[in-house]
Amino acid sequence: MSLLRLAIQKSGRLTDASRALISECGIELEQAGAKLRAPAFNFPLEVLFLRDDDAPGYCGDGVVDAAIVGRNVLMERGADAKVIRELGFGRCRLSIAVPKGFSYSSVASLNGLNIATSYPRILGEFLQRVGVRASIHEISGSVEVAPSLGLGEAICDLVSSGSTLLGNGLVEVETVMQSQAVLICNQALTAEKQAILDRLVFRIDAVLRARKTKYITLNAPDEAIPEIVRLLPGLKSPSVLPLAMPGWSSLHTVVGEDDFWGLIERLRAVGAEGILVLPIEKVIQ
Ligand code: PRT
Ligand code: ZN
Repeated sequence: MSLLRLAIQKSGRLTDASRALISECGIELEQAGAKLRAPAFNFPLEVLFLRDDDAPGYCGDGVVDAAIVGRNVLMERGADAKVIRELGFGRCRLSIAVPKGFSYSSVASLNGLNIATSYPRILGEFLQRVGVRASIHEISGSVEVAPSLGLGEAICDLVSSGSTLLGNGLVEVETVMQSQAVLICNQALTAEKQAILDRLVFRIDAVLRARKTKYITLNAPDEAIPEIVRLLPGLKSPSVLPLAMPGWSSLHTVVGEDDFWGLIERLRAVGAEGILVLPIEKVIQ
């Protein structure tokens, strides 16, 4: 029987979240330890632990069938793999930053500079797109210290909170790309492997939807129910159950995380009481 080979990062920022996603899909891996690969007990999957830089190429070449990688790494490697889902973790942006005292007015201010980066390909494409002529100095790590070492007048690196830039006296001036972890696959999977991947993606979708939704229950006087129902889209329509106290009902539904607190405030304003908010484990559609 066929196995789907999925690469995840061996040890780094995406590792814990990738493992958590697999586990929330109900897939149990054999103890990985220091090994390169871990088969699953209860799903036709084998997980390979690789460096993030290697995963896109291996996936493109069919050494692995699928991988979880940062979109930034996929783009930089230029691998021939298909993005199937954005996974909502590992969010960051690739940005250009200059030393604090630099007088920056627009992207044209980058003309003639030497920009240090580990992302020469993405940066090169960006500079070409915006019509800037600058030189790219490729370095493999600690890009943020490059200007202080005289290795460039600007840098292009990943940013999430921004504290690394701040701590190195740098100011973010251009966003080159937004990134997050993505699930990618080889372009030429066998029908058998594709079927396993489809089952995996079905589970991932249920987990991702659940992460974006909450289950809420509330009590309200019967006359407030139509207005509350209007405020709550839910999956289909909320359940309304009579309470033991005459004239009151309990309402149950699922809500998204967007403007969650705004919604709670509007519900309270139209008479909702005793609002309970519960996490959802899976949303199957
Ligand atoms: O060993 P391996 O090669 O597998 O790992 P790695 O060291 O190359 O990668 P790793 O684990 O650092 O990052 C893996 C992926 O996480 C990246 O490719 C991104 O997709 C994603 N990611 C999300 C980040 C960040 N956020 C991030 N902040 N990767 C790196 N950073 C670094 C950034 O380079 C800078 O040094 O964190 C610093 C900035 O962080 P802030 O919070 O100070 O802005
Ligand atoms: Zn790496």
